[in-house]
Amino acid sequence: MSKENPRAIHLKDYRVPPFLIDQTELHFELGEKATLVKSRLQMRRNPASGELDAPLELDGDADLTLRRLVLDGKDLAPGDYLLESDTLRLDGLPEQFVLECVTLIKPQENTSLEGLYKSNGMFCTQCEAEGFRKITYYLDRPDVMARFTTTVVADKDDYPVLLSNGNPVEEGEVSEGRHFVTWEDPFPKPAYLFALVAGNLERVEDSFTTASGREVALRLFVEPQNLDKCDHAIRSLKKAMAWDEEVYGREYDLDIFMIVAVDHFNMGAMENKGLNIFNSSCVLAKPETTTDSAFERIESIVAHEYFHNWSGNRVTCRDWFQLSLKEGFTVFRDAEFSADMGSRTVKRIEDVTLLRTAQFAEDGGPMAHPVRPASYIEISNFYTLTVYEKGAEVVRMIHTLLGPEQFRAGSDLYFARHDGQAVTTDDFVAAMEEASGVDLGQFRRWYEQAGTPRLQVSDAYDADAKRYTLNVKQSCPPSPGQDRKAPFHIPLAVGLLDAEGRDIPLKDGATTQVLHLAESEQQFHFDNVPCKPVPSLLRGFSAPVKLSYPYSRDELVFLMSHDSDGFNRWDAGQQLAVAIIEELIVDYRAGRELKLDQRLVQAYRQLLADTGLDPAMVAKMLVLPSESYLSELAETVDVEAIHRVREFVRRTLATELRDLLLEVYRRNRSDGPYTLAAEAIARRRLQNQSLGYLMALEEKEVLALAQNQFENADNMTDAQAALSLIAHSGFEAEAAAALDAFYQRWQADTLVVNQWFTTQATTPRDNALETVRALMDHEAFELANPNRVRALIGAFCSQNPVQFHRADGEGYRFLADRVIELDRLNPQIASRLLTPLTRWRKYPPELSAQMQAQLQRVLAVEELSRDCYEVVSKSLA
Ligand code: B3K
Ligand code: ZN
Repeated sequence: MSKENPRAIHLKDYRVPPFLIDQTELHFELGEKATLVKSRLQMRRNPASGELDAPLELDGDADLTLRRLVLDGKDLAPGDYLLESDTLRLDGLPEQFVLECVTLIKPQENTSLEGLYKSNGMFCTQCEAEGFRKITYYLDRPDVMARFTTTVVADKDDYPVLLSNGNPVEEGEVSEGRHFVTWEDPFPKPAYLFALVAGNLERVEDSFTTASGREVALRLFVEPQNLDKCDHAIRSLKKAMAWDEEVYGREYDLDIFMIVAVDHFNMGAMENKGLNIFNSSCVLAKPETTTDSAFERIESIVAHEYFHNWSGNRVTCRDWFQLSLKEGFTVFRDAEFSADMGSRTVKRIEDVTLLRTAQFAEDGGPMAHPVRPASYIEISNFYTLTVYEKGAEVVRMIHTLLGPEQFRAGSDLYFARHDGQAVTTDDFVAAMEEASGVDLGQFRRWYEQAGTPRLQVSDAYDADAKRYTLNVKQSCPPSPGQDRKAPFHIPLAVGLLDAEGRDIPLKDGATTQVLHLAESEQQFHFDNVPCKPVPSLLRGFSAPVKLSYPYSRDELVFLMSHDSDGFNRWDAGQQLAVAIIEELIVDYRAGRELKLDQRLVQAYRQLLADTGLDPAMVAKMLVLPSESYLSELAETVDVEAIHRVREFVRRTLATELRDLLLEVYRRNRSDGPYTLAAEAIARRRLQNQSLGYLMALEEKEVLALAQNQFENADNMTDAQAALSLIAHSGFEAEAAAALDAFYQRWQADTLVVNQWFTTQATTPRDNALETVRALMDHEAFELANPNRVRALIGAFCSQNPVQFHRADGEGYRFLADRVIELDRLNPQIASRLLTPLTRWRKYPPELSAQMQAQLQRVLAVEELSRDCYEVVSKSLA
């Protein structure tokens, strides 16, 4: 950084805004060179503010050109206000007034994809968190809520569709082939929920009748070539609308709900009031081009954004420290929705896998922060797994502590009490507490303390007294700015299994009991326990903690086949595999011959052979712990050893179970037409899991199976699975041919081309980096498109650990170069890409020194963005 280092903003400095905006009228003249934005704000001093003669400080941006400023009808001269690069200040203002402001902006030059910008010829916006200030001078903070009226004027041929929030109230023609539409949003909202879209779009229309009988028009706007990819999103939306009515009693409140798909988007989607804007990858789908996982993801994101209409829009955040108020709660809501739409256990396994690999790593890294952070330099850096995923776990724990009925009473109270307000996580917890009578005093620490708590569990059985005792110690490692942690209130769900694997009845005959941990060490007694049990701990992953208990491998095998808790059955398998792999890593490093524990082979054999098991569960249980999870668990990461050992385990399992795997492959091979039924998805997963193991054998015969699947698949799930297996195999010529054929077939489909980039970026071959470098020159690559950047650069750096961490440090240099390049275009994306480098403390000295050196290079860049400055400086601190 050349200038002064950016300063942090602290929660403790929060003050209510000295001014409020009652009405915001916006007028956009969209143009090919520039866009003129006129705003008319009805403002008044905030009676709740103690600062009676405070100046008005509007947020702005260096790229805004101020054309005119009018106060109560009088033009102001430059001496009447103070204009700085990102603020506009006015002194001596009356009690209430009307401020009109004209700014000129250049959306076509806006590569940050924040504010108003262009994507494939259409205008669109992204305002959360602080993008609105790139459109006009404004009080760009979530606790300033206004009613918006927006008029959009543009060329009619190029932009026949003109959209904004709320309902259209007027439209017409103006001169020179231009037209306009005026939109009115009756619900007061903060500027971050503002949206505008103008483009040549087609639409798919449907409708939904709410529980109270109101008809809502549903419209999905897409580029013409995507009209055949809309059904799934519309179906998902209708399911989400019905679910929110049924489970939370929440109805939709406007007459129209619109979704627009755009190709250039920094994240997944955005919940703008009545006008959600989606990354096309998170909304468009059809079987030939979209994998099962993507279908599922789309359903959950469509639901997530829809659910924000209540948890986020009707009740919003007071300030950005409260981000998890809307995000944690909404992720919890969408997770429950997905659980209700498909398999609850499978959904839980997927969420916990993400949490334990990526969120735990964040919680143990230099950017660790509480669910409600106490400070930030750039808020865009805090749209994190901690705020989202751990935030959702915190809400889930409240749900566990209160039970479903009381939780619903709490959410009803929260929505009723705070409708139309901007509030805090504490207001949320208070509503839950009041409605239920459950004391959440100590529980609030989950919002304040960072880091993943550790639970150390030991036990004892007194055969004479028939008494079983669990001893639980909790601790939490230090995190930046928090050396010592006070004990958390942790719901620990446990069950006890007898020698036959049956649940032993606990209190009130229940088979699972929730223990309340509140101290650093506690004992829990269970009476009338007939024999020494095997404990099933943290059932359903009842708290986001790392639990250790000295299970023997035989006990884990036993839990794998007997635990009545599906999640723990899966987790026992994971723990067994982790224990075996970790031991093999020690052998590998010592140069000893590797031998696989037969218990794992036997456990997998059982899973494959038992046709009575749920295929969805079997498919999940066959997945070995990922390299990133194994890295997260390691004190110091030996990338190479983790990779080699995991491959050894895969190959050995494949060798020993070859015939069974072939049988499972054939048995689950899709016949008949593609369907999205849960059963069909599970079978495809099982089929592709089996093929994955078999390909580790490097046999021509198996290659032929994969090639056959690749060539004949009628759906992308099977085609993509076969493609990546072939592409990552030792059969180089066949790999090149498959990749080539795939591109030839799908080059016109931008979303499929993303997958094609990722498949190559994640190759374990030693020329991976060279391949990635070459692909950056490919006709389809575009640095200004975040989906492309994530598909190629992001995938290489975060999903290809062996190649990214190559010993010569070239992977690190490559990433630093890209970050420096991207920081000038799109700081949010640049900053996100940095994550793998920030974890340098986990790597052996020869690697970590090179990682640090690259971070230093980034830090030395002149005019580095706040986004990258924060991440790099915190990770080097
Ligand atoms: N609320 C948006 C995320 C906005 C990110 C801004 N940098 C999407 C979501 O969580 O639903
Ligand atoms: Zn969200």
